[in-house]
Amino acid sequence: MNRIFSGMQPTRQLHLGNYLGALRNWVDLQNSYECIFCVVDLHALTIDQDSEVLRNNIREVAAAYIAAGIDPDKNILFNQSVVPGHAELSWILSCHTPLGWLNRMTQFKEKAGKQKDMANLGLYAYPTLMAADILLYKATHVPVGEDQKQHLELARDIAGAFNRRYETEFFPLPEPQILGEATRVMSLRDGKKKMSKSDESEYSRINMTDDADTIAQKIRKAKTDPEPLPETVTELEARPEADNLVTIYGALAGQSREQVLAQFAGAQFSDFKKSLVDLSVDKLAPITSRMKELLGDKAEIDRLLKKGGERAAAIAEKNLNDVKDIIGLLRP
Ligand code: AQP
Repeated sequence: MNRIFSGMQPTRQLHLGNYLGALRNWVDLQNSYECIFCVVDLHALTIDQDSEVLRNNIREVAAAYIAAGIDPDKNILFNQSVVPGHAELSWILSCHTPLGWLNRMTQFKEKAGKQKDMANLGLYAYPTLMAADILLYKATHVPVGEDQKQHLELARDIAGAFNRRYETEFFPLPEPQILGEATRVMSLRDGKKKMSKSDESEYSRINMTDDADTIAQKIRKAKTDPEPLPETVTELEARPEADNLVTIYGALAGQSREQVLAQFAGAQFSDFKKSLVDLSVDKLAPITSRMKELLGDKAEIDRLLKKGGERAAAIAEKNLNDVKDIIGLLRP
């Protein structure tokens, strides 16, 4: 059976990178797979959180999933912390993960920065918790943006190591699904940095809750170069900011970069940006207004998450018990 697991952290607001790199693909995949979509709130604790803000962000991410088109009845939608098996399996897997594997993780190096000794243990262990998220449900496929590829490879390595150690094929090796035109959406201020929730500049990203005026302002201010749009994709290689805007346009319009250039080659960026604003507002506005509607009834979001959590827990408990039996933990 093919089963999908994927999640997003409720750390600040979701942005266009989260939407184009992951969420939008989930909406298509829900018709071909059994899907489990999680708000990974335990992962969010790797950065300092205000409790009230975190609670709201968890609901907001759940609302974004539903507003983007995820059906909470058809799929399992829940927040990670309601299923204790995530933390439990994470511990078990940690005991099967050599430190050397974690030391290779580039995201830890980037996020910990120069003061590595001050980074928290959770940030370091993040990839084993992510492996536990996926393996707890024996998921076979994991749709993510390109930035998560290394963590996914680690999850496969951990699953493989566990299977070899206990001479079993218990865990499937999860396949990354890096889909669509915009697998790595870049910052609007720097075409070499990925668009990220934690970037200090609000102008670096378009949030899924931005209104039309804010989107227009951010796109107008997006960094570009003085040249008009080129004729070929090869000419975009040395122009990361231009490449990023063309990629975003293509992803929103459902076109390849070649098709976008066929339409806009020779245009000035000021004109292209106007079309990009119209397209972005056109695609995002219905999602934003649906999100607002959903967030007007917090009790209903909580009800949906609770129901999803119960469905997730049933699968998790069975798999975790099997893991305990395999490794020899007594369940009297
Ligand atoms: N810029 C991006 N382009 C394409 N995909 C992206 N994703 C994130 N940024 C981009 C994908 O979105 C999913 C959820 O990401 P996450 O919430 O788990 O956190 P992240 O990957 O760490 O994203 P951020 O926005 O950069 O958060 P911060 O700044 O908090 O670290 C994943 O599938 C991810 O690949």
